[in-house]
Amino acid sequence: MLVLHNPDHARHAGRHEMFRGRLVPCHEVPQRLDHVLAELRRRGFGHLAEPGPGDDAAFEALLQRVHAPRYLRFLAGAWDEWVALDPANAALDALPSVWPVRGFRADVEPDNFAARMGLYSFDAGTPLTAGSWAAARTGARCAVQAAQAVAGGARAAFALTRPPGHHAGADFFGGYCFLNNAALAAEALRAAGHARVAVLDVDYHHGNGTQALFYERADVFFASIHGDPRTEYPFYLGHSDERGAGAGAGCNLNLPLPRGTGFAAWRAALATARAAIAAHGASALVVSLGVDTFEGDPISGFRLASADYLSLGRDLAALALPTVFVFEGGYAVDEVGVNTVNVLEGFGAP
Ligand code: SP5
Ligand code: ZN
Repeated sequence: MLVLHNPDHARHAGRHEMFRGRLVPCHEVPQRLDHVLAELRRRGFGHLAEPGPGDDAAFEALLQRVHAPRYLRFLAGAWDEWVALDPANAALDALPSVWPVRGFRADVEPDNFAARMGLYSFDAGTPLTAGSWAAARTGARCAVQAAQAVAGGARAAFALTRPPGHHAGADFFGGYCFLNNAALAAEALRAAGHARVAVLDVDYHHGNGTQALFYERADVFFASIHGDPRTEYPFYLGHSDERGAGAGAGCNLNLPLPRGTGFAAWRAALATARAAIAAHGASALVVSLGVDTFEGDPISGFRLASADYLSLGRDLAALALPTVFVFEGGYAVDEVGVNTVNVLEGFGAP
C-alpha cells in the first residue's frame, strides 16, 4: 500500500489547548505521526513516500472546491498577522476567544484579527502556530495524491498526515483540524471519474466538517460511527436523525454510540455502515481513520483493544472498494502506531 506521509507535519506543533479554564498541553502532537511511521518501518509495511509536486492548478482547484476562498486566504496569512500584532506573539500559539453565535453576522469579515480567528473557528482547542498552514497544505497534498493513486488503479493508499481534517468545514477550523483531508480525497476521486464515493468516518468524534460539506449532495455518501454528541465532542452535530437534505437526502448516516462502547457493539454499527455504503453504490471509499476509539485513549470513551483494529481492517476490506485511508485522531501516543498499522494490515494490501 502506498503511504504518503507529510514531511511538513511537525511544523504544526501547538503548545496548549483550552480545557476547564486552563491552557493544557496539546493532545494532537507531532509524535503521533512519527510513531505510526516508525511502526510501518518496523513491520516493513507499505511503500513509504512523500507527496510529489503534483499538478498545482488541479490541487488549488480542489482546495477551492472544498474550502471558501476567504477562509483559505485567512489561513495563509494568519500567522504573519498574529506576529504583526506584537513581535512577542512569535513565541505564543494563536487561539480564538470570541465567536459569532446565532444572530451575529458572518457575511462581514472583520478587520480585527481576533474577530477573524473566531469567525473561522468553533473551539479554543485548536492552536494556530507558525507552521500550521504549511503543514495543513502539504497534508492536503498527501490526501489528494493518495486519492489519485487509488483512482489510478491502486487497491488502497494511506494519507499519513497531521493536523487531522474531519472537523474542518468549508470555512472553519476546530477539533485540531484546518483543511478537510478526507473531503479533499473524496473530491479528488470524484474529479478522477468516480461518480459515487463514500466516506466512512471511524474516528471517535463525529466528522462534523465532512458531514456538512456533503450534506446536500447525493454523489458523496457520508457515514460516521462516533461518541454520542449529547455527551461527546463536537456536541452540536452527529445525531442519528441527520440523514442528509435536498439532493443529499438519505446520503448521510450517523451511528452515535454511548461512552464505554466495546468492540462487539462498535462492530455491529460498522456492519450497518457497510451495508448502507454498499446500497449507495459508491465505486470508491475514503476512510477517516481515527484510532481514538482505543480503550487507552486519554480524551475518548470507547473500549477498542489493539487486536480489534485488525478486525476493523478486515471488515473494511470486505467492502471490496478501492480505498483511501486518511489519518485523523488517536491520542494514546505510545499505541497509535500499532493500532493504526493493525487496521492497514487487517485490510491486507501490503
Ligand atoms: C481529530 C480529532 O480527534 N479531534 C478531537 C478534538 C477534541 N477536542 C476536545 C477535546 C477535549 C478533551 N480535553 C481533555 C483534556 C484533559 N487532559
Ligand atoms: Zn477524534
